[in-house]
Amino acid sequence: MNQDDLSDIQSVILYAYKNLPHASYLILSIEHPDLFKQWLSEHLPEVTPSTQKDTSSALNIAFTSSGLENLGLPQDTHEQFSREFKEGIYTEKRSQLLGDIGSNASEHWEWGGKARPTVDAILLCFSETESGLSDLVTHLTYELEAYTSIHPLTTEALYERKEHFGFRDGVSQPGIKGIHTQNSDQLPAGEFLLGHTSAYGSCTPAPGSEHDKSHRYANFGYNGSYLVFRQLEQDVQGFWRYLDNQSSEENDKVYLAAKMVGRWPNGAPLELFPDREPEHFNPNSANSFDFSGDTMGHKCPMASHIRRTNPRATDLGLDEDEAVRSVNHHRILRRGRPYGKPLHSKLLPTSMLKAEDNGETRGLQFLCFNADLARQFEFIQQTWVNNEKFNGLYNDLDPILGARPRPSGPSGDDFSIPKKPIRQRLKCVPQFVTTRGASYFFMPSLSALKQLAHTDTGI
Ligand code: N7H
Repeated sequence: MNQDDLSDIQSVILYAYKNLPHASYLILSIEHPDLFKQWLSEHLPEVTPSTQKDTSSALNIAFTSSGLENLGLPQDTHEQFSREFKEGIYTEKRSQLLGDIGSNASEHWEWGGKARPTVDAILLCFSETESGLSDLVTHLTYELEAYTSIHPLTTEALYERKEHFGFRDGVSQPGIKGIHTQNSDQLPAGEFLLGHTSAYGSCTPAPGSEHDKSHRYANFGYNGSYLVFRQLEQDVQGFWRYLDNQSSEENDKVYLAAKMVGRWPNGAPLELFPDREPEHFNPNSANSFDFSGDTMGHKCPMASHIRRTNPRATDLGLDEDEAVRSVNHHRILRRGRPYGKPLHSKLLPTSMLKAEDNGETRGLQFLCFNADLARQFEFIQQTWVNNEKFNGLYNDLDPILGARPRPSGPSGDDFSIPKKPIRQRLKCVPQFVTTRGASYFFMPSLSALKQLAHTDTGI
């Protein structure tokens, strides 16, 4: 990865913009593609590259498969995108495997899905201040509304970078070799960027890489990444009410919730602090564990959210090194942010339980980047999150994310906490998270944006 690549890659792929706590996402349906291309060509310098670090605001842009077609990407380039991307997130088969069924089904979504205006693109807007974000969004909306229909999505920065259930988020994140050099958990760039070498040692397919250099869309996919966007509503009171009902003197609600997540509310891992939440812990040790000393899940249950979404060195009975290698083929770069007002400003469980629910909704705008939708995001969601038989379990889905009730087979509504002499089993776990909108996008490099913005009138 050289400097030219860094100035070509859109910044949000590589950096989470922790210094820009305010964000909004504009979902676009493009009604006049030529006018949109003209807008894009004029605003290319405002799209934030990875070399631009100390900015007070940032703008990134990505497109759906239909958006790329709508903007005139020719068939010979478009067909080289992956099947999952071209089909989109809500085909019948994909909805089944992702758990977008029942109350999660696309016909109930607020955006995306068949019955809505087609989603073509997304603008990701970030700012240091609330007023800066409002200026950016107002300006973009004013410019674009004449030729696109816009569905704005908000975010809400919560206390101590937590999410709505009250747990610290963004603690574990893989780094990219040669870029995130401080991160001890680094993967090859091709796991997240098209056209680079992946963990298999081969080049991740990039549309346009086989075109002749003179082709207008030569190397179109290089330095781009697939973006998964899911608006996930959280039933915060439902979560804490259920745990409150299940709690006892020995196992209070926070202990049970931590067992479900795999970390304590402050982000401390159960693997290192199995009995209680430490008041202080060294954030550098937040990922110094691999579950290898806890094969039975006595510290961190197999069924917990973090153990399912990254089983580290304990995957399916493989030896440790092989397990890590195998698990590392299914990693994602998460860029999610909460939305909606919190039930309590400091997200304290007892206060959230007592808070008056005024009907406002809240949740997570889940975003992640990966180079292979099937092998990374979809694998995690299908084979780990929504699998009752994950790693020797029988009837446990991911306690946080699982889609219940199941249409067939086991109901998946148990949560098993391994213990000596016998395990504790929580029954009838309700669904706490519901999909409210979703789409697959492709975030092109800056050079590909230029190719896309080019119009026949020479702009
Ligand atoms: Fe998850 N939560 O609050 O319980 N997640 N997540 N997630 N998640 C993580 O390590 C949460 C969702 C992953 O490497 C933490 O940042 C909620 C989806 C992965 O150790 C917490 C929602 C997918 C990891 C949460 C949600 C994932 C992870 C611990 C939805 C992918 C890292 C803090 C509303 C399909 C695992 C941290 C590792 C961690 C929560 C969604 C995946 C607290 C509430 C859809 C890979």
